[in-house]
Amino acid sequence: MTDLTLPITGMTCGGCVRSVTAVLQALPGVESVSVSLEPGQAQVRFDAAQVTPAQLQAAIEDAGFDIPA
Ligand SMILES: [Cu+2]
Repeated sequence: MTDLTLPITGMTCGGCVRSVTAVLQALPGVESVSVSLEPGQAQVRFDAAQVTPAQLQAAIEDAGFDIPA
């Protein structure tokens, strides 16, 4: 398993946290997700054989949030 912490901007409330959590958990290979609002970030544990960091990032961006470069 791989652990990754992704900074996220654009989350403003608990609903945003739930949205990000849900889109990440929906991806194959994602074992656990912990999203916090302050600071805005997602800690993800995932199987790197099934999903890539780029796919995690794309899922967050597709949900309407941003990953600062
Ligand atoms: Cu919100």
